[in-house]
Amino acid sequence: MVSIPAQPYDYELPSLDRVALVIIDMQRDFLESGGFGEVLGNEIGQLRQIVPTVRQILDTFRDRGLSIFHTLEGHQSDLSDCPPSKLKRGKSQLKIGDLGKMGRILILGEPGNEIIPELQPLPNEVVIPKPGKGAFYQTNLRSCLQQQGITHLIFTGVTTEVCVQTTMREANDRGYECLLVEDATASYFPKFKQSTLEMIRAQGGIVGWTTTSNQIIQALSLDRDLEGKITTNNRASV
Ligand code: C5J
Repeated sequence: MVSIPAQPYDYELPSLDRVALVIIDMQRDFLESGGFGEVLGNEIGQLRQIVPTVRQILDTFRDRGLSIFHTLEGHQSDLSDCPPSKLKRGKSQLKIGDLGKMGRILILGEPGNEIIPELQPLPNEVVIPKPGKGAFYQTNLRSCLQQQGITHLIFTGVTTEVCVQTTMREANDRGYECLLVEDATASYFPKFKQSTLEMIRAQGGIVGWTTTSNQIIQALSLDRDLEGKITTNNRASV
């Protein structure tokens, strides 16, 4: 059992093989100039600030050999999975599927739809392309989690109040124990991020828990020390 100090109370991990890190939509479309986020009129600087922290958590999970999932918001090139309401929404000059600075906007396989270089997935990590804001909608995320016996999800990524929150709510309704890393998630609107953190952990953790990257990294390292001692003791007694 690993206990992570969190709000509204400690988050308990029964076993490390039940937990996965979920990195939501850290793709060029949202974090680089000329992508969907900027086209919608947003300032991308807010989002870029979390990249080193997400990387630290990713490295901790990689180091421990734990499960890692990346998601990507994007559509088929014929837009058959993009509802007309999503396509029409907004008054920007460029829309989903139009040619932007990084290829066609929010289309799977285009350069802008790649995960940013700092967080490129390794071959053993699962990448879930998704047409919606939530990562459970029209994807195989749930079956992948079930196959691996995952019950606990630790969330990072962007944007806090859109794809991160939508996915956490979907996961919560499906019975997953969800923890959001406060300094590893970002919004183009800082006050929306703050409100989302408060909403998630209100009412005794109605959607889940929130904590900081330091608490997670420390908790996973403490567990490693513990395992190290157990191994040493076992060896000593053989
Ligand atoms: C948005 C996302 N904001 N990943 N997508 O359209 O949050």
